[in-house]
Amino acid sequence: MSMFCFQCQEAARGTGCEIRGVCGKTGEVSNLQDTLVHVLKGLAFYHRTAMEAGIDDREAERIIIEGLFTTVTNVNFDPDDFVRRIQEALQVRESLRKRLHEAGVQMKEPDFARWHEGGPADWKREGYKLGPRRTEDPDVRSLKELLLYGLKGMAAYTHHAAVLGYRDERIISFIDEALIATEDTTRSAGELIDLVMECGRTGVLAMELLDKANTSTYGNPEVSTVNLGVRNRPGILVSGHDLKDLEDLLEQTKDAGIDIYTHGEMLPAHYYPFFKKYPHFAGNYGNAWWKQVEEFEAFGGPILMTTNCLVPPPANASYLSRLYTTGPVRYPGAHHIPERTPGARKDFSRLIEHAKTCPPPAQLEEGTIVGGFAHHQVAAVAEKVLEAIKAGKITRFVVMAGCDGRFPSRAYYTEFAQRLPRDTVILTAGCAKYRYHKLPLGEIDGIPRILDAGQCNDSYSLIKTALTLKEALGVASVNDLPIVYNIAWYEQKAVIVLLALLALGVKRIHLGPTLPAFLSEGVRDVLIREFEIGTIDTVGDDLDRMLAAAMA
Ligand code: FSO
Ligand code: SF4
Repeated sequence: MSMFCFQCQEAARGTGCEIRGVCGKTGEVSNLQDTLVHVLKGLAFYHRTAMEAGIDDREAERIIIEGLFTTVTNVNFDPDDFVRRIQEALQVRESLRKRLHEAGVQMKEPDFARWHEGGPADWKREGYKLGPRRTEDPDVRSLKELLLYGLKGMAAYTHHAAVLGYRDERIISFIDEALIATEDTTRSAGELIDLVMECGRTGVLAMELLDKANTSTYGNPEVSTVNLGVRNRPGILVSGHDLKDLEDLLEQTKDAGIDIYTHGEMLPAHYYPFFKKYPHFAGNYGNAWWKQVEEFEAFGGPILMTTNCLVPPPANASYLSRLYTTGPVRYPGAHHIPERTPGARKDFSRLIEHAKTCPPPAQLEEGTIVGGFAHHQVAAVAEKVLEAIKAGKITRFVVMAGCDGRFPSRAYYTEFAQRLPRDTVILTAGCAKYRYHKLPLGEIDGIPRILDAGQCNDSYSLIKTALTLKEALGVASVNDLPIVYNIAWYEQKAVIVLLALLALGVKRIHLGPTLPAFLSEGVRDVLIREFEIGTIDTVGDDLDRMLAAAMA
């Protein structure tokens, strides 16, 4: 074995990638990721000890959060960047340790916290020895990895909020505690299950914090019509989830004679009032992340990846020279835009000058789509929705949030949406929507049959929508609502969204297209028994059984 990774839905053979990732991640990068995560656990030990002693080390905090985020699927493919991050984490860990000793703080330092073996060549070759397979008991391994992947997703949301100046110490403390727990060999499976639930509860806090950061900075998303066509000037295509990067780029391209388009998960930026003031914010180009190879090729201008999902450009792709990364994203050979200096905007001048030399984008499609049904907007139409429910015009809601992915089996979600009865409304968030949001599903009394709340983190809005309905319909539990959950997952942000839903007591979630490879039989049984988690089957069978289980 030269690597092992089973953190995403596309894990090879449904068990794990062992030679090279299906995502394109090399064995070397996978091993470096395992090494980095291991070093972060040690850093978390000293960071937590420091926090308890009243020492606030924001540099260590940044390294832990960004380090976890950068190991999420499709974020960072650059071995040199991982080596740099490991070395930086080791260095900061040692200086924090020294500071604690000098301050006379008593601590029992565990072996994992002192780990420092070999150098870059060894980490690239043998990092997997620090990874999941180190834990022998399949259930304990499964729970530790479920916890770690939840933390990775949480770190991504925490990072986005931090960029906008928002922080919640409870989230930081939990991340430290849980990272340390994954190295504690005395923890029983039962104790780990409790921590996984705590991870879900903290995930709600992280989504809430990011929602507050986004809406306080950019206003409450509102129902918006987004153009799908192109204009006749050069453009820059922005993908990922980082709204601050988009803001900085829009500011710097005012009057530059170019247009800005969104791709993939950046689409919901069009729903925020703040971004509407830019006349050169032209529309959305293309589809979900996995279609980027052909779509980035066709775009013709520079592409800015602010987060995942980045697909490694194939050898014959011309767009590598037009590919720019920033934040936690890296790809060897792509241009990287460095962090902003305090108080200044991120400097996108290279990218902008590049755009001016490019032709206008090739048109992929035309028309418009509608979105922007985050919780504030849903609350505004709640009365109308309730009337439609009472009149029997809406009988059920189907939450189809989550991620899209390459597997052809995901055509299931298009067909499922198409075949839903006309009195059902889809609530969506995340890139999963690209499987059906351009379908002409129509409206019910002026309410669109697909209500898109936004990015995957805006699943928080779906939770709030469910709670609004619970209040309005006067039912005792969210599980008594006429809501079906048919969620598609792909990477670790979907893991924290799932854990958040479970922690809120939501039951009968159907998860597809396949269950995670990192769930052992034992853990799967617990999820089925405690939360009635289900899988998906054929569209016909699923429509029958899911809809029968939820009637208004
Ligand atoms: Fe999708 Fe990728 Fe947003 Fe994920 S673009 S798959 S869950 O990174 O974050 O929904
Ligand atoms: Fe495989 Fe997914 Fe890991 Fe990539 S992230 S190596 S596809 S399991």
